[in-house]
Amino acid sequence: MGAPDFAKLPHIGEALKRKEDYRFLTGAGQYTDDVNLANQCHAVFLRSPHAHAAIKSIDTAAASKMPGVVGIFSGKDIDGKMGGLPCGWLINNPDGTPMKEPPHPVLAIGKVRYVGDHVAMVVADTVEQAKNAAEAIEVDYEVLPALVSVADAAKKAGGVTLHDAAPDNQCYKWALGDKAQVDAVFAKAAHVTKLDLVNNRLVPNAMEPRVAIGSYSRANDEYTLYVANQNPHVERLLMTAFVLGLPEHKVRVIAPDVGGGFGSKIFLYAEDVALTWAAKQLNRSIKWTGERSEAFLSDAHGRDHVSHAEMAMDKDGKFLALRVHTDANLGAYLSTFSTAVPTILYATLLAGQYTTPQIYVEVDAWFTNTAPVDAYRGAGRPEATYLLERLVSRCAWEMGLGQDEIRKRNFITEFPYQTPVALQYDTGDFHASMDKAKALAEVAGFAERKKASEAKGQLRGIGYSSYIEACGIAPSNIAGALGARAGLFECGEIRVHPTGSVTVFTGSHSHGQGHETTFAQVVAARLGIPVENVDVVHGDTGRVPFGMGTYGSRSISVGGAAIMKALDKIETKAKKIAAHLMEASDADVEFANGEFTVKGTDKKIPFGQVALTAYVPHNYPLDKLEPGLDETAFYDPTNFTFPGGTYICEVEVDKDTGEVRVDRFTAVDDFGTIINPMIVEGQVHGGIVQGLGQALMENCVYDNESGQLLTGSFMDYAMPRADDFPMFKLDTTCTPCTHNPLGTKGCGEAGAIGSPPALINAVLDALAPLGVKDFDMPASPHRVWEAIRKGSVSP
Ligand code: MCN
Repeated sequence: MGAPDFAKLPHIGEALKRKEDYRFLTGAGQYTDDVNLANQCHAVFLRSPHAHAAIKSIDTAAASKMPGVVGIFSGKDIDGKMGGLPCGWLINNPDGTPMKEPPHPVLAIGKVRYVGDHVAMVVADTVEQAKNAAEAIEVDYEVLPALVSVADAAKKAGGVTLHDAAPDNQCYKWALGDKAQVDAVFAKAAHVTKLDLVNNRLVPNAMEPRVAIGSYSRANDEYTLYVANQNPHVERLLMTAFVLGLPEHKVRVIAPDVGGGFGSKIFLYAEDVALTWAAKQLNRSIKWTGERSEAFLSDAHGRDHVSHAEMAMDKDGKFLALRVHTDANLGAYLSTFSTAVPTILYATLLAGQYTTPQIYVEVDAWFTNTAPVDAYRGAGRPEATYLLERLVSRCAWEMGLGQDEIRKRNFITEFPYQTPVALQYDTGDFHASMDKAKALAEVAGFAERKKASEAKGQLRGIGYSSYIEACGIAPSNIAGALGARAGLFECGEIRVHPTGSVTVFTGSHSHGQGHETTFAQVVAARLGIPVENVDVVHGDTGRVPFGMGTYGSRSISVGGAAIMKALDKIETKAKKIAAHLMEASDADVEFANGEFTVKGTDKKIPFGQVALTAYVPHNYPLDKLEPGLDETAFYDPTNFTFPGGTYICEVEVDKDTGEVRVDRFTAVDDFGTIINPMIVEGQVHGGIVQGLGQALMENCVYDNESGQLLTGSFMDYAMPRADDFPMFKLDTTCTPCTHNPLGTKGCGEAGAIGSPPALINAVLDALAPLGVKDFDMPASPHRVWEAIRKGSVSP
């Protein structure tokens, strides 16, 4: 079934309330911390108080004798017994040599490299006993100078070396595009606009901190790991193949209800491995519930780029070439997908919505004494969009054009469109989303509103951002050629029960995205059965055949497509059974709205009758058809999906206090076919708030000398709340994705990608009369006030 037919089915585009919400709203959700196993004890991790130090000795003698202590493990206990945590994406330097991949031990061996690094795991009967024992461990550290900022790393300041394998702390140098060609265009350009910017570091703060329970069964030599995770099969694969050297079938990973992840729960973390391994050593189930302060210290952080960008234009503001240099902070160790974020997921998005014919980008990636940095909602794409959309608005101001006008002059209008940075966009209508956004945002009334603000002594500004993003990284063979060490397909299994109800087993993982509803809508629409008759199972390697999990807004477009493929197989087989029952040829049987009919006759039978016959097959030729109606399919997409849109933000700035108030925010997105508009709106709302959070207040700060995390709690790290924002005005345009059977494009990250530059452009527009030209996120009152006083500010 193709996308246009699919979009017309019942339930598609219906704002059904979420099936899973009954469980969540009545406190019946089953999160990892709700799981308690027989013979369970508790783990606490002793973490490094230093950013960089040699471990001279660890004395656990007194701690081991403390009440309730079951076991204490440090680096020496695991050294040689397991591999290090792997990195899933290989990046090569321009000369073809591979990136530096220093060891990433599960528990520190010889050295600690960031505040929060794992020094020892203490296991005791209760959490309190484990905490007391952890305090009694004596660690003799020789404190070393710390390297913290990416700017210092790039300057090779301080003579600090984190890893012997990377003496100058550089993980890789990477480039995309033809530098000589781009330089030649710049040499002849009528105008060049330049911009230095910082994409501030963020701490992902899912509502549920990380939790895991390792357990082991001596009876059959099997391990089970319960873990708050977004991709349990990948976690199992990495843990067994790279770290523990166990046969995969001996480990079951269960990720039950998960309270948000935003990317931070797709990685293989040290705690998960240590708990699984130690469960066998101690023959106990071991639970670890991360605390919020640990999440700040040791969950992989996001962003942290320092960039210089230049756009070459002709005299009319047509983009001729883009040149970018980015220094990316990878933190102390390579986290699972970290190396792909500032390269493949970033540079390939730098064409944006524009016809810029030449693009050259180079990226230097650095190790520093900070927590590992990896994918966080958007992963590389918010960084690309922030850079490009800030630069485009600055181009507009320098060329004396409107922010809308310069975008419209440069929009891509013909599809498919091959960008100079590897991607091929299949569809889009960028003028349509710009025009719709302008109308919805009532841009025509902006001048009046500005006057009204000025009359109150306030400044008012408007900011645009026309983003595009790439979701559902694909196809596997191309991603593999670009360094991916895992496939990027998805798997779906559908079990049709004899009574015609259905259970779907998907490799996607829902941790807030509502898959139990939208995936059920897809299946109910195709089979013509009630949505209530479809249950969706995910997050368990023991029940779901395989899966790559949820990230990169891939689930409906890749996981949903796998389900569609399995449904195709079911329909083909069911038609054969129906043909037999109706004494017709297979070719004459049609299936629609839950009924099989024979072309040109009034013969019909419902789906339920065919399902029953598949399991009570007295009445069909068993030599030609097996009993049962279950099917499994793997779907490997042929391209990314490319959601895009235009966001317009209007702010009021208080000149005296620097406070920025978001007065209006308008978002028009193109997600292709929409399965459930209410869920999509929720995703966009959440994404915008996360993006505006980065732009307005969130900022992860380390002390540049000591490497201590200064923003280690909600006292110092501000999070956005509902009352910080007006109601957003949302709408959509629709150019269905051309290469997946649903026509869908991902929606889960769009808001976080498109919104930060819209806000900062609005702030700059407001501050322009005061001569402020440079400003970087976050637009907190103090920083805006400083900018007003000094004329510019950067972190
Ligand atoms: N959908 C739809 N029609 C479309 C596109 C999507 O109805 N055209 C629906 C989907 O069926 C799904 C939801 O919208 O129910 C999101 O779908 P999709 O865009 O495929 O994204 P994923 O399900 O793959 O979710 C991942 C994405 C990412 S990458 C991050 S980060 C993120 C996000 O989703 N993390 C989240 N949204 C989150 N929402 C919550 N509550 N918690 C998180 O951790």
